[in-house]
Amino acid sequence: MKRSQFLASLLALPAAILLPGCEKTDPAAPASSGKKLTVAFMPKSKGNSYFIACEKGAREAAQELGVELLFDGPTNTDPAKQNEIVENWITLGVDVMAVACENREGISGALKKAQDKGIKVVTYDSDTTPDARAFFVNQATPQGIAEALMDEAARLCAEEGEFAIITATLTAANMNEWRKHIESRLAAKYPKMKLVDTKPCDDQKDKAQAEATNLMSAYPALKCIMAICSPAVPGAAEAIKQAGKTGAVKLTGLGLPSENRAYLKEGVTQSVILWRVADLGYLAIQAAVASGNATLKPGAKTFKAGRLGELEIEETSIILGKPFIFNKENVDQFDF
Ligand code: RAM
Repeated sequence: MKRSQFLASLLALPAAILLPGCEKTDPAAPASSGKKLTVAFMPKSKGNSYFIACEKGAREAAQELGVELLFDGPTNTDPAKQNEIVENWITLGVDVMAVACENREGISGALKKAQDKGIKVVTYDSDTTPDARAFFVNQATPQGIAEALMDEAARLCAEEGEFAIITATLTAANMNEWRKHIESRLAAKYPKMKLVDTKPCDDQKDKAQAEATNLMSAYPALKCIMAICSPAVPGAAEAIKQAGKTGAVKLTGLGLPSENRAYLKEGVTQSVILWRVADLGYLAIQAAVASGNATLKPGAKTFKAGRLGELEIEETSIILGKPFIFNKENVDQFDF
C-alpha cells in the first residue's frame, strides 16, 4: 500500500480510534472535567532548529498540563502544506491548535474553519488574521524586535552607510511586520544609513549564504547584513567568511546562540538578537490549553503562564518579553 493510501485510510477512521482519549472534548469544559485535551502544535517548518527548540518547550508544557500533544508541520516552509495539516487536524477532531503561520492570509481560511468546528486556535511566533485565532503568542513586540535589530545594525555601521536585509520569505507574517518597523526606525533615527536591498532565503541556511554572497558582489560598499530569520545568520556568516570579508562586512540578526557561537567567537558575526525560544513554545501550549479549557478568555489583560509567571496581554497578543543580544562575551551562557 502506498504511503498516501495508508494515510488516506487512517483519516477515514473515526477520530476516536486514531487518538485514544481524544473524542471531541468540549472546549468549554474546564480542565478539571478530567477530559484530556488534544493540542496540535505546528511550526513553520520541522527542519528549522528554531522550531525544534520551540517544540522542546511545548512538550515541557504539555507534560506539565497533562495534555496530548501532536506535533506536525512542513519539512521546509510550505503554506499549502500548513493548510493541509490544519484540515487533517480538523478531521481528527483535535481540541486546540497552536500554529506558527507562514502565510498570514493564506492560512486564515483553514483556521477559521477549525474555529467554526469548535476547535480553539492560537498562533505563536508568526500570526494570521486576528479573526482566525483567539490569541497570538508573541516572542516580543514587533517594535521591540525591529528597534533592537536596527539600533544594533546602526551601531555596527557607526550610523552611516549601506546595509541589506535577508528575510525568510516575502509573505511571512512576522518578517513583514518586523521589516515595517525596521524601516520606520531607519527613517526616524538614521538618515545617513541606506537599506539597499532585501532578499528572501526561505528560512534556508544555504540560500541565505548564496544571497549574502550576491549582495556583497552587487553592493561593494555594503557595510552590514541584517539577517532577520535564524537560518540566515549562520548562512550569511559563512558567505562573509568565504569572501574574506570578516570584519569588513558586519553581521547581526535574529539567530540561535548554538548556531552562531563559532562565528561570534571568530568575529565574523558581531551579535545576534533573540529570545528564549523554548519559552515561546512553552507559552504557546500554556495559552492553547488555557484557551481550550476556557480559563483564558478574550479581553483578558494578563495571563498566568506556569513557570513564566504573569504576562501582559496587548489586545490579543500575549507577550513573552523583550529580545536580548548575544555576543562573543556572553554566548557561552546559553544552551539553545
Ligand atoms: C526563523 C523563522 C521564525 C522566526 C525566526 C527568528 O526561524 O522565520 O519564524 O521567528 O527565524
